[in-house]
Amino acid sequence: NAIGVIDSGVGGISVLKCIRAHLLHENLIYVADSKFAPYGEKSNEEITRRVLTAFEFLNKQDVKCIVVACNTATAASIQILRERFHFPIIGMEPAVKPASLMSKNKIVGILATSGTLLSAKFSALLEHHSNDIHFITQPCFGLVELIEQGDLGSPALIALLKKYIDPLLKEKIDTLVLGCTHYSFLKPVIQTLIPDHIKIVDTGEAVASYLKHVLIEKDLLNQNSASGTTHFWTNSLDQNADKVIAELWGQGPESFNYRGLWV
Ligand code: DGN
Repeated sequence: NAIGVIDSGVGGISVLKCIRAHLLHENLIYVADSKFAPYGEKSNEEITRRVLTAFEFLNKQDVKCIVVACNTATAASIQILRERFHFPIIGMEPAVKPASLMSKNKIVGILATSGTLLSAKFSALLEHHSNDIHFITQPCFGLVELIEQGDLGSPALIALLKKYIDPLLKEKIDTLVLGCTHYSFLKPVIQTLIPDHIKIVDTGEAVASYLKHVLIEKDLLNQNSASGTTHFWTNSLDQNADKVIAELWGQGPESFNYRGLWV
């Protein structure tokens, strides 16, 4: 049985890559809800309905656990999911705590979707750390849409990113949290827009190592020594969807299987 990984679209592939690096023998099934991306400005009810659809699809395929590789979906629906499904469910959360520990000047910038930034879950997280840290949050409208098309550095994307990052630089942040799994693919271009001393933090690595820990603890680790398989499902109507997935996955055609429309 496999590990399911879901996202509103292709962003969670950044997390999937970390999971594969930590868990070579696990079978991974990725489900992109690209037809309904972005989630950033949808209501909690709508997001929860979409995420439940993806969960039911995966549940029919004998998964042993699911990673919600989307900060927005986690904030909107993780509680309901945990009530309904009784396998381990691992969510995302902007890396506020690691960033707080890393920051020397105690000024931290956070890029995420408006859905994540406005959620009760995120407010509680920030509040917990705002005693000694000054946080500056920035919703990034339009970025997910570009990344969904495979754009990781066009002039239009760079202009948009600059618009979001420049105000954070003016505030003298020394740490930048990428609070949306899509944005991890922009690390190389973000690096060109910020001074070297600013550290970029995201959550994929931490989630992958936590997942491994959960599998070991619950005795769910695959004991088979063969390489794990990777399957991608999307509902994108874009003709280039398979190419975008292949490019973001970045590991050659023999390393995955593209399954096309799931719903
Ligand atoms: N990748 C998602 C996240 O981490 O928040 C959300 C993207 C979106 O659909 N807006």
